[in-house]
Amino acid sequence: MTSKVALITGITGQDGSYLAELLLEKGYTVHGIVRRSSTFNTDRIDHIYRDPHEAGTRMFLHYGDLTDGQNLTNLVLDVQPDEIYNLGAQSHVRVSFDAPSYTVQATGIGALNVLEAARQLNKTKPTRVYQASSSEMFGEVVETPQSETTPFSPQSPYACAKVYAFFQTVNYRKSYDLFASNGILFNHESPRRGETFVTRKITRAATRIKLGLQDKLFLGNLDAKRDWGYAKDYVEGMWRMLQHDEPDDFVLATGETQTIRTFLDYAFGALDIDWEKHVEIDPRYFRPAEVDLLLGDYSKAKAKLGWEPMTSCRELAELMVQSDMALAKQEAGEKS
Ligand code: NDP
Ligand code: GDR
Repeated sequence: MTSKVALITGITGQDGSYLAELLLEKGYTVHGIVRRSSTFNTDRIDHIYRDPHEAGTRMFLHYGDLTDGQNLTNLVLDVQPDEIYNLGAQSHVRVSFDAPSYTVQATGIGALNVLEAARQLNKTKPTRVYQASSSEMFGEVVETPQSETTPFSPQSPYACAKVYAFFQTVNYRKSYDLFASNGILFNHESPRRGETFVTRKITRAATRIKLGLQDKLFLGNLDAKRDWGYAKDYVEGMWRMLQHDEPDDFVLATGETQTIRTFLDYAFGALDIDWEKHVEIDPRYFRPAEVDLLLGDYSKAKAKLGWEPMTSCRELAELMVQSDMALAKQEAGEKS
């Protein structure tokens, strides 16, 4: 068991919640930044939260926002983390076209604020930073599979902000000798995935359709291809990046790619439903620019970190369907 201290931005998100679980299991004291909201936004971490007045509590939450650099620096200097995981972001690609300036503030400048806070701490205590970079940075298809050496060609305000954050991370590593690593993660999903991302939208709808709670599912482009892995496997990779002997940039992916249609086959197929009878196209979900094909080469992470994905896309779809079926049954019970 370790006595290390970690700080996680985005702890209330999909990845933040799995990473917090992993670090607590390893003995870390975990500090997380949450945004003040008029309704509770801590659903994904409520099961691991303990009252800070209880003896032995190892998880602490602090109010903050990535757009508030002063707040981040104060928190980092206060908490003195050995490791900082910057997972917070406006992470929805379609939404980034509607709110480009905010997305750049939270996802781009937010990362710079984290790096700057880490630089201040690093003057007196060594700290390590993980930056949640994204396969969306590859954008327009230049080569496949995509690896750490593939040039970026971002196709959305979100992806542009992530490219900015990626290079600031490299810049802080080179300029200030800060241990700062980029994880270039391909899409990863789970039962905790936000319900407006396509996989979760599909598994929620398939299970609700099965129980007669809805009939139609409206989607956008069904031909895009994504390399989908399981979030729980990927947070292990994040942690390994910060345990490595030197800072570096790593792709985490499965090395397989599927269309949205194939994911529909897996999810609806698990419930013996023909998705073509229920899915309709709504152009509202098309994007001004699309990323057509993502397929990752994770051989560097495998060689240097011993990391490998453990869950296939079909297994992922099935485990999400299973979890959403329990939710749908609960909903059906409430309605009857
Ligand atoms: P989520 O959207 O589930 O979580 C995002 C988190 O960021 C939430 O905790 C959210 O808080 C927080 N957040 C948003 N804006 C701010 C802000 N201004 N200040 C502080 N916190 C903020 O994302 P994921 O867990 O899926 O992804 C984690 C990170 O990894 C993100 O940076 C994402 O861009 C990146 N990424 C994700 C991939 C994926 O496939 N999941 C792939 C590659 C990269 P709240 O709960 O209050 O909204
Ligand atoms: P993505 O994930 O944009 O890859 O970003 P998302 O699930 O939103 O889209 C994947 C693909 O599905 C198509 N699609 C739809 N998408 C949504 N959300 N809703 C729909 O109705 C729909 N219909 C079709 C999209 O056009 C797209 O091609 C995710 C996020 O987690 C980012 O933060 C992360 O960086 C990348 O993955 C890697």
